[in-house]
Amino acid sequence: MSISRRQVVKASLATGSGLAFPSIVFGQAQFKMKFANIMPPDHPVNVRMREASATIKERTNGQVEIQVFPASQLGSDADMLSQLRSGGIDFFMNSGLILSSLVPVAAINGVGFAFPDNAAVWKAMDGALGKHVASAIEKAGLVAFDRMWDNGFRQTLSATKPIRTPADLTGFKIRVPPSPLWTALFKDLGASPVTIPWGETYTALQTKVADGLENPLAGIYFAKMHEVGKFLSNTNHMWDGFWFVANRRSFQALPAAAQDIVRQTVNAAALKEREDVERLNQELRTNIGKSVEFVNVDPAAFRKRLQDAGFYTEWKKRFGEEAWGLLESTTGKLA
Ligand code: X2X
Repeated sequence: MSISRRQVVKASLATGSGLAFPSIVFGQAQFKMKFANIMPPDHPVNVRMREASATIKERTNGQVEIQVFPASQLGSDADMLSQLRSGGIDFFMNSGLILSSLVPVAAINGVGFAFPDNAAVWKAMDGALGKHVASAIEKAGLVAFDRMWDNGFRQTLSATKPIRTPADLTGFKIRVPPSPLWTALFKDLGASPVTIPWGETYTALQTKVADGLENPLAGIYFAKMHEVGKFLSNTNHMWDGFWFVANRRSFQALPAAAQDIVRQTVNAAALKEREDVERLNQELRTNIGKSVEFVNVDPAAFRKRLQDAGFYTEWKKRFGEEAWGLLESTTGKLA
């Protein structure tokens, strides 16, 4: 949005009918905003955000229009984070672990084998731990919406051999997203992690640059990764979710009433998305495509391997006592 248009909007609001959203002045939305992410268009993240965008347009009388750009159309997570910071895009959603390149503590929900289930996740992330992370995101200059979106518990997909025990991971080239915590976790498990953006992961498996990947089942399914994998191990090694963030300048350029509408609508969409994803992650456990064989593992053996490698002591040091204490207040003692 250009400055001059913003001034016109302010002027029209000041002299207008007294309504927060006078009828359309230019025959189009006055605030055309961009929301981008890496997930495929049919993943609940984008289904629910398209719905939210329609609701926001309606509730603001057509003044605020959020365009949804899915599937890395505007670049990788790293590209989009810098576009968000410069104002090239207005809203963005990414894994806390990837956001940790800017806000280190945002990776904390990804500590290996920390949360037992979704109930524990939401208790922490809708509670004190989530607030702690959100305030760190705000300190980094972004607006953080308080409801995280679900990605889910992550599983391990192999294109070569079944992964049953930590020993099977030795030398296994596993694709991980760009994030020190992800790399450390798989190094400590004895694997050989390779960092690749999500948008290039399908090809990486096809061309054997990677032997496998790890992702929630819904993520695997909508990106069709099961087409290039053979064995799915239910490692449940971490819970991953998305922070919905905004460029502060663009968000604050919205009239206060519009900011409220956007926040409420997006947060409500997050709650619906959580239900969708939880259901999908359950359903896909028995049926993700005929060519994939499910492999049962004992996650405790993987967790023990991390403990022995000093993973928990190291990451407790990195996150600091306060954040770690908030995590352990939900998960119980980890280190
Ligand atoms: O694996 C990724 O890159 C991530 C975190 O974005 C997804 O879960 C798709």
